[in-house]
Amino acid sequence: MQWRSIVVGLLVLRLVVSCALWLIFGLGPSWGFDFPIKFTFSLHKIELLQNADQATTKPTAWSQHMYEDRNPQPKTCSKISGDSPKKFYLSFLRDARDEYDKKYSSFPDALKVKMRGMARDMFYFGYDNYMKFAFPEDELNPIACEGRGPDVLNPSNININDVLGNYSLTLIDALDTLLVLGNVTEFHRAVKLVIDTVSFDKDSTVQVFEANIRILGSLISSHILLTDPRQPFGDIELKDYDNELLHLAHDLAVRLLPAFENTSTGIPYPRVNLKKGVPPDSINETCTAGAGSLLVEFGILSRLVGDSTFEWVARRAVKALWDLRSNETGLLGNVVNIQTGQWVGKQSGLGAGMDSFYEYLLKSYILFGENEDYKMFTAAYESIQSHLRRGREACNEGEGDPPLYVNVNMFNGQIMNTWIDSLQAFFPGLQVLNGDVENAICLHAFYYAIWKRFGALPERYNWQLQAPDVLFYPLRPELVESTYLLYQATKNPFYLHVGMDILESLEKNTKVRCGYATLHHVVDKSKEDRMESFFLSETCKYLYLLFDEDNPLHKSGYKYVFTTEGHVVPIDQRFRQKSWEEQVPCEEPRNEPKANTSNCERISEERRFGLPLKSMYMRQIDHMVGLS
Ligand code: DMJ
Repeated sequence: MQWRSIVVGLLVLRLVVSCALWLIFGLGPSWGFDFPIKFTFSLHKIELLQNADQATTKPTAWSQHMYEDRNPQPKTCSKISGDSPKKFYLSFLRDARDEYDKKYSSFPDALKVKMRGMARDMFYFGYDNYMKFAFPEDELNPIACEGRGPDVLNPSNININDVLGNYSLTLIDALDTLLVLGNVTEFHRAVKLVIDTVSFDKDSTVQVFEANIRILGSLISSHILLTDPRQPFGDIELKDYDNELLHLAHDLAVRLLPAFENTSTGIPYPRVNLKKGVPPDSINETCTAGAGSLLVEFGILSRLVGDSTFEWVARRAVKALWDLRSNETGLLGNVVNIQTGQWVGKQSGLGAGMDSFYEYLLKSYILFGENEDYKMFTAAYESIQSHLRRGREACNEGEGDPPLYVNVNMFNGQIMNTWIDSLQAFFPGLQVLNGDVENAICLHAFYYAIWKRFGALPERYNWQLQAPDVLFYPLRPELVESTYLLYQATKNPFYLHVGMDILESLEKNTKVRCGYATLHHVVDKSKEDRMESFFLSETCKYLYLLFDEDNPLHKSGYKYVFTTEGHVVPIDQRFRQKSWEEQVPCEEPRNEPKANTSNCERISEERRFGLPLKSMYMRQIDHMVGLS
């Protein structure tokens, strides 16, 4: 008799454990993921695209149905009664499902306040320690409690030198997060510090893209918020502020301009030396995101200073890349030669090397209202849906695997490898902006399932092996960003739970003596002594905003766009006007192959500037546009 009870007991235990694993992790057999819950959707198109000035987001009706079980339990499912293991198992399932419903269908206000406080503390632990141990250097080494600047001993260490320019990177990148956290006093102090101490006259060779999104983007964002006549963050006017942040942004942008010189396609060089221009040994190859994600910052700067140069070079780069897309698939590759226009990297995907190219087509349209940008975005989105998206047609119904976006050859759409990267986790956020909430929910759920397994996102995840391919996690924001945007679009408490989970795992797995450290290995949780600046500018900002319903960004009635580095920019009529003349349209010469820089462009360039491009951005430009 006794042995029978032991066998039954073991059987029950086994069922309970496997059932719990299925319910909690929902990991299925194919992509390494299957939805533990069933989504039903009532799609809505966010009005942002129809009329950016009156954009609104509404909660959707699917929220009530979101947690339906994918295999609804039979109605006969009953409570534990007596000694039947089967009954016990079924009732466990039902109770667990009830638990699941209970857990995800609400999020108490008090918990929201607690999580908001935790996100705030997380930011200040990183920021205060940076100020204490690292400023004026670029980054904080959070384990050694010391600062980090460019790797001068090893100039080819681009992992460091692309980003660190010896210009107090972390302080600049964190500026507008201080404002989002409502700390006007520290924001003012930080702005003054930047004005008094930062100079770009440095012998630093940095990546144009990184300097643009982290430094230029932050400077113009803070300048705009400081001088916004509507003052949505309360009275944040800074006494005696004389547009210094804009001057700094302009100075930096002028130093980046040599990247656009001597390139036969118009696609910029990837790196410049801030003092000397493009290094003589510069490579002629750049990634698509690096060259094609400058338009938001350069466009705003142009419109602020009334000088079309910046927007013009950024647009020319986007157009040149766009013209090189495949005729067959409409896709672009990830690495291009800026002189020949040949694709060196033929991989087309949504992650590293390509991500923000797509993002900026849509965000440029939202900000500037240029139809051309939206046309490019929608065409790109269609190609992505046709060639990159694999799996079943609907997120949650039908045969086959849940949808996934893979890396393919740009010319024939064939799969090139079996990994996806963590940068791609930004894409659901972009899908939300595009009104494709159903696909956003699916892709986000896929990434969240990976996060749940490791308490972080491995840099690359192999969907075939269901295992990480590249194991580090440098505190990236992409999953939090999409979680925040999905919460804004749906108001479904599920996303608050996701945010809480992310916050808690960051706290548990990455917190060290003086800040938060890069995970070297998402499985054994070993660490590297680095805290990238985007942790403060994006990861903490989105986490805080997720739990701060009353933030002026949500309650002021004005609309904002986040740059790819998470910097806040209001959607403003000012950015929809140009103070310069429109480019004169002219015809392409007939029967001649279309050159990358056409006669048409060259003529109009000279017409508009009266100067060849080369001499147009001498330092005196400051004088020309009235900044000095
Ligand atoms: C950030 O610098 C930006 O979000 C960029 O677009 C991609 N990489 C990092 C964060 O992962």
